[in-house]
Amino acid sequence: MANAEPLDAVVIGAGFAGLYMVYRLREDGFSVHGFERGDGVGGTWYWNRYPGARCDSEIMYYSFSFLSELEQEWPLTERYPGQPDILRYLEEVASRLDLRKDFTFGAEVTAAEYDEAAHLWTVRTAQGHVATARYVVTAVGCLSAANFPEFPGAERFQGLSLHTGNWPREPVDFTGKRVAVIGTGASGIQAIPVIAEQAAHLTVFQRTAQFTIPAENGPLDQDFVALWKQNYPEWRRRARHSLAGFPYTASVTYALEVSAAERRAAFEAAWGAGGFTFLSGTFRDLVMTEEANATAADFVRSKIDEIVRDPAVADMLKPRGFPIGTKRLPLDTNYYETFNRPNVSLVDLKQTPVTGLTATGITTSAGHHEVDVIVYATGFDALTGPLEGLGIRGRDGQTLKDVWAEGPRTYLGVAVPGFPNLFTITGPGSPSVLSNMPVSIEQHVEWIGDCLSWLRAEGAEVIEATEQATTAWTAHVQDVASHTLHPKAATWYMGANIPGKPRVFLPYIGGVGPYRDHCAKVAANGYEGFTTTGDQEGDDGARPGDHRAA
Ligand code: N01
Repeated sequence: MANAEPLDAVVIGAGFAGLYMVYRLREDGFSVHGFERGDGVGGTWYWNRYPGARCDSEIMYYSFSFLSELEQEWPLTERYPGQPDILRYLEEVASRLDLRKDFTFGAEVTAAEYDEAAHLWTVRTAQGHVATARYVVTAVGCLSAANFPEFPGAERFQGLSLHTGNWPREPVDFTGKRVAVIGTGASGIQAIPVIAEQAAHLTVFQRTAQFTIPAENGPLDQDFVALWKQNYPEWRRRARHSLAGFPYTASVTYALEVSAAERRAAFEAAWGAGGFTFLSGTFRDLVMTEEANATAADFVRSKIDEIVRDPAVADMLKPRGFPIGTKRLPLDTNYYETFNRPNVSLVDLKQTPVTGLTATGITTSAGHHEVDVIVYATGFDALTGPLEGLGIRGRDGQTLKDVWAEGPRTYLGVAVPGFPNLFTITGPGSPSVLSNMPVSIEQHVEWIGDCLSWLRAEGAEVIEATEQATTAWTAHVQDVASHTLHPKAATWYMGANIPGKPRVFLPYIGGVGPYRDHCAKVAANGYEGFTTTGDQEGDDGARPGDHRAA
């Protein structure tokens, strides 16, 4: 497409965020168009089709809250929705809201340039589409730029190479194959048990052993579902005002306040129940103090000893050297149990690093592993990667990469000074990846939608975060993180998984509820921390009475 008249907005991405943003702006009377690099809707759930891919948020609250009919009709069968179920859900949303007509699919945005004189963005795709728009809203997800480590000789490998975050649309059959999985984060931990059931042999290449908690997935009791559906508005309300977008109450007990036996009983109960409540529902300080954290970490290590039969393998699987919960806690189905299978072996890359790839497999310092397929479960250039990859140029042609050389600077995770009229849904500096994503996405979409309606009502056409408000917010994001154990670990939350990436804490850990309240206050105070300019010709400076940083 190439639009004759500038649009009000271009939205980039057609996952949860892009679908809702386009719908919301369309409903509010804005002209809006979406570009999506995939051939269909789904975002994360379009790309992450690897075996075992499943959401770690329970199905009851991993959905939109504004579709009350669909909410009642959509079947809630399993505790955690699998990737095909979530993709079907988003396809249903797109159909019901007739959203596909407002998107161009197979259109990868590679440039978005701001024209300061015209106050317009020009967005271009690799496929040749061009659109001009007043506003650009990125809805590209936090974990959508795949990280492919550069192993020497990688191009020589003659077998099949796959990345969990960029999986083919057709299912991959591992039957009879010798498979390598590199990486043991949440994706690898979901994929490994499923691939092990199919493959002739699976070799897991582990650089850092991970703590993981049983998901305890299974069919949902339909009486429970009926009760949940009756109370949906209340569950949604609780999720919005919680710490992480989950409708459950966090523990108020400190780990060291209780006896060792009581602690063990609490951990056992949470382990048996499965899910994230292992951290948040047991004790309040597990990710706050090293002493409390060690009690949970020791418990998980003791479980590994119970489950894994070969003591040497159990020892390799035990995470050490970082606090539990500082790497995103995966939920698993039979992860540790998988290492009892005769067709699974584990390679510890800390002891024997990869030295290179050959035509037929992977070489470590200890020898060569012949494989037919290499699955890279090596994660993502999180939060900043997807945004920097869009080729965004703001005032004076500066790029996000230029202005984020020392780490991302954002106001509320949703705006960047020097990039007027650009909004970043679940951007760095917002709760995003530390939360149940649909809750944070809805909050951002609604806040951005309200902001654009307010600008229209005010007769303003440019909005931009101030340097002062951005500096204060960016410092606040780091300050809150510094009261947790997170800065002590080399994780993707800290940008540590990408060579050369600045080490700062990327999301906002102040909590979904408090963050929401803060954003609402910013809006209620006339978008404090932003400047706006009017739509008179030649007017490109802020006017007296504009909405400046407090
Ligand atoms: O990626 P990761 P992921 N050589 O970065 C290893 C979300 N998610 O895709 O720890 C060898 O966590 C790396 O090792 P190390 C969730 O937020 C959600 O698994 O850096 N190994 C690590 O083991 C999650 O946190 C769900 O030493 C290398 C692994 O690869 C996020 O996505 C499901 C390496 C990468 O782990 C990312 O998870 C799945 C190298 N050069 C994921 N480079 C749901 O809820 C990296 N590794 C559905």
